[in-house]
Amino acid sequence: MERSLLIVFLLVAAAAPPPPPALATDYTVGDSQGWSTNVDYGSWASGKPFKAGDTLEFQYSSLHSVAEVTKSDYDSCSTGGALKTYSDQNTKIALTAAGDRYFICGTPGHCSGGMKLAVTVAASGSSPSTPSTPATPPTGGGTGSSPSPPAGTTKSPPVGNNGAGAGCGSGWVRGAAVLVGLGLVMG
Ligand SMILES: [Cu+2]
Repeated sequence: MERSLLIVFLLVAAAAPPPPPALATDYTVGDSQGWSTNVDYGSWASGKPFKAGDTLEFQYSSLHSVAEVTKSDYDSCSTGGALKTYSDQNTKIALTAAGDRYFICGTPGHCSGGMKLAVTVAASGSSPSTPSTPATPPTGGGTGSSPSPPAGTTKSPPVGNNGAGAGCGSGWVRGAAVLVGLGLVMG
């Protein structure tokens, strides 16, 4: 009875999809288009489950920059009160906490042309779309069904015998291991 329950559990564990990754995600803003003009960052960001611990990576040419701004400056495309400004063309910004973050390009005309990004960061680990699942050990890869090798085979042959008699010695060791294994089975 217990054994059949265990087998059922193993089957269920093997068939269940892998748990959602709890690791931080590194988002390249705009994906292959990077941080540039003529990209709709509203649609790029929509549906992405930004969470605390993730990273935004802005990749752009020297024509652009990244300014993190307040919501009102985001709405008005003003960099006058920018919280931080970056121009290193490969800017990684850590989303350290839940909340809204606003980024615009500092080049005149670019923000009003659509080069602006707003993201809503959720608290780490509180993804609303995925129910909380109990932590399962990573045994789903099929390793659970394969028998572990007998303990005797991992024994290394005696060192210091690496000369002429090595082959004979290892054969003797193998024979001894077989004998020991037989003794275990019989006993
Ligand atoms: Cu720009």
